[in-house]
Amino acid sequence: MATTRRTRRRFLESGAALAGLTVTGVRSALGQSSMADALSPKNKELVAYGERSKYVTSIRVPVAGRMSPDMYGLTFHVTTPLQDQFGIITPSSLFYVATHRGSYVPEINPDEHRLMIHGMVDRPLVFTMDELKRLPFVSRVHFIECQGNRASAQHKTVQESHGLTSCAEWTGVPLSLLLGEAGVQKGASWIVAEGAEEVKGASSIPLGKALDDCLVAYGMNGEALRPQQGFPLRLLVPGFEGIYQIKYLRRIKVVDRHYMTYDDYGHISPDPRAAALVEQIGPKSVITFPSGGQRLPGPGFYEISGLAWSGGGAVRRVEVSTDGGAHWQDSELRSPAYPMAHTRFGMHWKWDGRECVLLSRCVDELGTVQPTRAEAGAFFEDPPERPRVRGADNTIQPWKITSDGSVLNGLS
Ligand SMILES: Nc1nc2c(c(=O)[nH]1)N[C@H]1C(S)=C(S)[C@@H](COP(=O)(O)O)O[C@H]1N2
Ligand SMILES: [Mo]
Repeated sequence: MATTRRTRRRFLESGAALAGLTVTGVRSALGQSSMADALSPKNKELVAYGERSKYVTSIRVPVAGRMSPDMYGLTFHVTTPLQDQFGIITPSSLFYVATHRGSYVPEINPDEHRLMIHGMVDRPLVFTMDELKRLPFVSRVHFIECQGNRASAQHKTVQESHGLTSCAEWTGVPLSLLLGEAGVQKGASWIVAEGAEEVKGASSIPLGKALDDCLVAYGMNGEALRPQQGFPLRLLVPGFEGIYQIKYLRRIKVVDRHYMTYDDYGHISPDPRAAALVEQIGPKSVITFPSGGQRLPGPGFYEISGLAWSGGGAVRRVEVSTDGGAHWQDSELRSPAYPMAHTRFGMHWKWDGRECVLLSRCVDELGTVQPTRAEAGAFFEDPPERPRVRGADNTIQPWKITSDGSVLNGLS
């Protein structure tokens, strides 16, 4: 009897405790939302999700002449305002956006999203987002760049000539870990990675690269990926051109040959010399100040500033010329030089007020040197007066300063 009563009392006590917990939980949730409701729109901006100052107006722009808007009326190829950026991290809201191939940005519920790893593996696997997030993770800073990022004489600003590259801190699970769990079979040599949007963007990636440093990323700059960057999951293939960075990643098939996916058309050249210039982005740099469309107020001291990156590893040094390439001097690296990441360089400069041409040239950790347009053309035996760019364009961008301080594109 006594025992029963005690048990019963205990049950009631714990019941009350549970009820109390629930009530407190509900109350605090209510408290939060009613507090948010009570905030003026202005305070909400400050408290809930920060906004930048109304005096800061830098924006992405779609570039005319790069298929935007396309035949479906969709906006493709939206460029990052590199001229306004400090440091090496592109804010997520200004990260460049590339083609969606006739699809809208898909609205994916992460609870319903799955990643499947199959093909030539011992144990085909399917992961939910929650399962992926329980696995060992890493955060790394990497640039990505679209092969469409090619300078031409028509481009007036660095946003137009180079705005299809951006750099972020990505967080996710090493692909090697997932492939290790699945058990890659003998004879496998490639993977095909596929996205979940309507047209299923996909790319073939060499297995060696997949096992080396690729990331299955769900985080970007400290928060979830943005929908335009592949929410809830994307593949990061550090140093490889944009097409490999599969957004809305839903499937990785391990295979024994290169599969010509829809996405690989136009990115793979039958000319082996051109084919050697796609896939991995060559050492590249561009001066972002002074750059096209800006104006120097007069002669005097300036800080030249720019970005350098390479698909081959870390930036070792960036040389700058202020006389059209007659003399070069080392700039200073003004940020960490992470492998396959934008790296900020800077150099003191005194402008004497005379017309001049500014150039920058990246040398990466492999010792590879960024070529001039003429050097790249000579590689293909182009006539010197008409060098054409093939593959990913990593040639040197000249900016011409006129005597009134205007900065113009120096390509002709
Ligand atoms: N699923 C999917 N992934 C994709 C694409 C796509 O159309 N679909 N475009 C690719 C191309 S061409 C580039 S340059 C990069 C651009 O990534 P971003 O839009 O996040 O800058 O994503 C790549 N990944
Ligand atoms: Mo791209």
